[in-house]
Amino acid sequence: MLRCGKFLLPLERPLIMGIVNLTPDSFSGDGLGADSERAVEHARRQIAAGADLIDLGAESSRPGAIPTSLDEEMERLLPVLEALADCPVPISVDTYKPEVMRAALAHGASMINDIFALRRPGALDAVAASDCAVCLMHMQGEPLTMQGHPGYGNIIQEVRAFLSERAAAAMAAGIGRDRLALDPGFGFGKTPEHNLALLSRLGETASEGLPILAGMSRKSMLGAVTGRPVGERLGASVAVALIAAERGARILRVHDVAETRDALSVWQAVGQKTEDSSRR
Ligand code: 8Y7
Repeated sequence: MLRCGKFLLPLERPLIMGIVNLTPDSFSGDGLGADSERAVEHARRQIAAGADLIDLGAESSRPGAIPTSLDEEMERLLPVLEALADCPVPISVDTYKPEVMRAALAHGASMINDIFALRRPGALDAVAASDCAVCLMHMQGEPLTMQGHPGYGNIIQEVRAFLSERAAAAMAAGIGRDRLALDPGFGFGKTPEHNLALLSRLGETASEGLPILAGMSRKSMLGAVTGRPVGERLGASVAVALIAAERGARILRVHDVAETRDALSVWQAVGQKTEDSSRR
C-alpha cells in the first residue's frame, strides 16, 4: 500500500498516473498554460478515463527549460488544486520547491513528485510535516544542462545507489517507507541507450522493495527508437508502459490514460488466465 494523504493506494496492480500539464511550453504539446478551467477539465477527463492519480505540474522540467518563478508556479497551481478539492483520486504535484510543496499540501495535494528527490534545502522537512506520498526521482545534473553529456560507469548501480540514499534520507527525516515511491528518471541526464538499459532492468533500480514509478510517455527515447515526432508516439508510449509494468513498475506516469488502461487490462487478463490454468 502507498500512503498518500487521506488515500491508501493498493499496489497489487500497476496504477496509472495521468499527467496534467499547466505549463505553456510543454514538450509533448499538452501544456494548458494559464487556463485553469481547461486544466481542471483535463484532470476530470483523465480520471474518467481510468487514472488512479493525477500529476499536476506547473514548471517545465523538459531538457533546457528555464526555471519558473515561485509566484508564477503558485498562480498556475493553486486555483487548479482548489477546484479539484473534491476529486476522488489523489492529486500529486510535480515540484521541487519547498514553498510550493507546503502550499500544495495545504491546498489538498496528496503526493509530491520531486525530480530533485527532496535535495533542495527545506524539501525533506516540507514533506515530512505532512502525510503525503512522495516520488523520489533520479536525475543527473539539472534540467537546463542535463542532456549535454550524460555519462555513467554502471548506470543501474548508480541509479539504485542514488535512490536508496534518497530513500534513507527521507526516512531519516521522518517520512515513513509506506509513503515512498522511487523513479529512475527516464530522460533526465540520460542518452537513449541509458534509458533502454534502465527499462530493461527496471526492477533492479529500486533495491529496497519500494514501489517503482516510471514515466516514459511521449519522451524522446521513443523518438530515437521509432523515428517519430512527439505527436506520433502513442503506440510506443503504450508499449513501454506495458514493458515497465511487466518489469515491476507500480505506477505509470502517462499522458494517454485510456489507451494505457486498455493495454494493462489485456495484460492483466492474460496473467489471470495463466494463474487460473496453472492451478488446474
Ligand atoms: C518525469 C517526471 C517529468 C518522470 C517523474 C515529461 C515531472 C517530462 N518526467 N516525474 N516529470 N518521472 N516522477 O516528459 O519520468 O513529462 S517531466
